Amino acid sequence: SELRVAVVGAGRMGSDHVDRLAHHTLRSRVSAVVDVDRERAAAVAATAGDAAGEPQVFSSVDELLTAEAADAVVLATPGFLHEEALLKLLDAGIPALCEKPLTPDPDSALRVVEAEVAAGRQLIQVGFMRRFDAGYRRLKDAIASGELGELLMLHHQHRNPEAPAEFTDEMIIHDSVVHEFDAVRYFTGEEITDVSVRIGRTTSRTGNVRDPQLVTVQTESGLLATVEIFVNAQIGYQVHTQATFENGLVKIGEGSEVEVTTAGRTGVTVDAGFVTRFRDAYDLEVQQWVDATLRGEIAGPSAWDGYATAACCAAGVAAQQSRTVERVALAPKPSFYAAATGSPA
Ligand code: ISE
Repeated sequence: SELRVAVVGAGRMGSDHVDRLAHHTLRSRVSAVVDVDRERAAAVAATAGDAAGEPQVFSSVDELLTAEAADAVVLATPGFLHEEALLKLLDAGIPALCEKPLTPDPDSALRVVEAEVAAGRQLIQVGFMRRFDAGYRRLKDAIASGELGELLMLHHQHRNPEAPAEFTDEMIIHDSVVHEFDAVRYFTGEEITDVSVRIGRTTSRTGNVRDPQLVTVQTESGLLATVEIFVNAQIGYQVHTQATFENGLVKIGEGSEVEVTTAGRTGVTVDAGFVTRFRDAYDLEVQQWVDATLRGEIAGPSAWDGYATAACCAAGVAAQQSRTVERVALAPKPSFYAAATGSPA
C-alpha cells in the first residue's frame, strides 16, 4: 500500500520534503501541501504533481483534516506553530513526522507528550535527522561495542555559513544547539542533567546573536560534552564530532567529501548547508518513517525526545543569562515511552 502524505509548511524544509517524498521515497506520495500562503503551497505542490488532482492545496490543518486528504503528515512549519497542529493531528489519529523543535518550550512540549500518552499510541516522530547520518551511526556503534573502552567526553563543532539577521541568543540554542542536545542523548542513552554557556570574543559579522558560544552539558552518569556553536562562520556548513574514549578517539563529519588537488592546493569541499550535508540522513529518515507508519509504528526520536531537548533548551537560555550551571528540569518519563526505542534501529 502507499502512504498519502501531506506536507504542512512549504518553506525550505517543507519544499525539500515534498521533493523527497514525491521523487526519492518508496511507498509514499504527496497527497497535499498546506501553507497559510496558498500560492506558496500551490507552487511547491506543482513540483510534485503527477497523479490526477494531487497534491491538493490547503491553507490550514483544519481544511486538510476536513478533506480527509492524508494518512500522515510531515510538519515543517516554524516551531511555534507545532503545538496546535500536533494536538489536532493526535486528536484525529494522524501520524506526524515533526521537524525540530517539537515545540519551543518545555511546557508546550509536555502538553504534546501528555496528549500522545492519552491517545494511547506513538504517533509523533521528531525530525532529529542526525540520528540517521552514517557517521552518527558509526560512532553510536563504536560506543555500544566498547571496542575503544568507555566513552569519556564528546566535543561538537556546529558551524553555519551565516545566520539570518533576526537570529538571537535564544534561537542559537533552540534552533541550532538543540541538535547537539539530542546528539548527546542519542550517543549516551542518558538524559542531560545540566547546561552551561560561556560567551567570549564575538565575530563582527553578526546582528543580534552573540556568536560563537561554548555550551557544556553533563549527563546522568557524569559524561561531559562541549559544543562550539558558530552560526556566522562564513566557511560553509560543518557539523563535526570528536569522541574521546579510554583507549582512543573517533572523529565523524570531517572529510566526508571528495578531495580535489589542483593548482598547487589540495582540499575537500565544505557543504553549503544542512539540506546537502544531511541529504542522505533526511532520505533515510523519511523512508524509514514512511515504512514504520505503514506498520503503525514510528522509526526514530519520539515526542519524549522532543520534550527532553526542549527542557535542555530552557536550561541553555537560562544559562546564557545567569552565567552559571543550570539544572535541566524534567518531568517523570511516562512508562509509555520507556518501552519504546526512541532511536532508529
Ligand atoms: C537550522 O534550523 C537547523 O536545523 C540546522 O540543522 C542548524 O545547523 C541551524 O543552525 C539551524 O538554524
